[in-house]
Amino acid sequence: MAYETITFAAAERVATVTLNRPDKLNAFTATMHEELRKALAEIQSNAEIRAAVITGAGRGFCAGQDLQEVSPSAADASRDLGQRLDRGYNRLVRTLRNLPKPVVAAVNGVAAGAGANVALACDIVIAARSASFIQAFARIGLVPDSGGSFSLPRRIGLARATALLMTGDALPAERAADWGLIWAAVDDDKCLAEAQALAKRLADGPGLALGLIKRLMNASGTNSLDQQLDLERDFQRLAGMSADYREGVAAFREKRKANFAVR
Ligand code: T3D
Repeated sequence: MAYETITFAAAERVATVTLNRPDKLNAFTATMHEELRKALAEIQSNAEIRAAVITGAGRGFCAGQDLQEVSPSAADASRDLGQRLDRGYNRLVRTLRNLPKPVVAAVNGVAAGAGANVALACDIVIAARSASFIQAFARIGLVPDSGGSFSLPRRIGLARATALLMTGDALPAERAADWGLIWAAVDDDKCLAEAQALAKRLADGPGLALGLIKRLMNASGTNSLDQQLDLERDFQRLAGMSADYREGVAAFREKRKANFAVR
């Protein structure tokens, strides 16, 4: 499929989606939302694809909403940002969180506003050492969206989350890793390769179990311990009946590497 604002490539069961408006630091437009929806639908439905990487072209990951595409107005229902969120970012974040396949963000450069929070909606975030995360919303008189007010306090605590959200200060990648906001900060020239290698490992892993782990992580944000224990029991029941579990135990007993991907 030909895209205008993203590129899509698949190799070795890993899809790589690249936000591709480098002159504008890959800021989101309506077309980019539409194209991402198509790309994620392809990742969801194509059984040959078992994991995905999202990255950005050029020196940035994504600068959030394209501010040339918006037209702030005092009172105009047609410019209702809530409606825009429902149609765009909320849909995108829900799709990423509900995709039953692992998604790795390769944050190659600055990630600002919705760009930062879409990265954080991926399952694992690897960032280039020179990258930074900017909750830019308050800088332009907005509140956080795309799940930032959900994910930040849970990952780094209220004190740090509130300060980042209120000041809009840039959080460098290494500090983001130290604080537990992301998985790792790596050398700039290794960011995409490391993300793809990790995605390949996941693509070769036990797909059912990885999809269920993702659902456990989603639920752990709001579940009580009792609810989470019940969910773990239900999912373990499913995983325990899988061919992957049989293969995993057989491989352990035979002292070899499990071969999940052959099925
Ligand atoms: O409307 C809705 O749907 C509501 C939802 C909102 C969600 C949001 O994401 S709100 C937050 C929007 N994003 C921002 O406020 C960030 C704006 N960008 C910046 O603050 C800076 O660009 C950065 C801190 C990210 C990077 O700074 P720097 O100095 O490295 O780069 P730059 O020179 O500012 O940007 C390079 C080019 O990208 C430049 O274009 P030009 O002048 O060379 O033609 C700049 O205008 C463009 N650019 C950067 N961010 C955006 C953008 N163009 C459009 N929209 C952007 N968000």
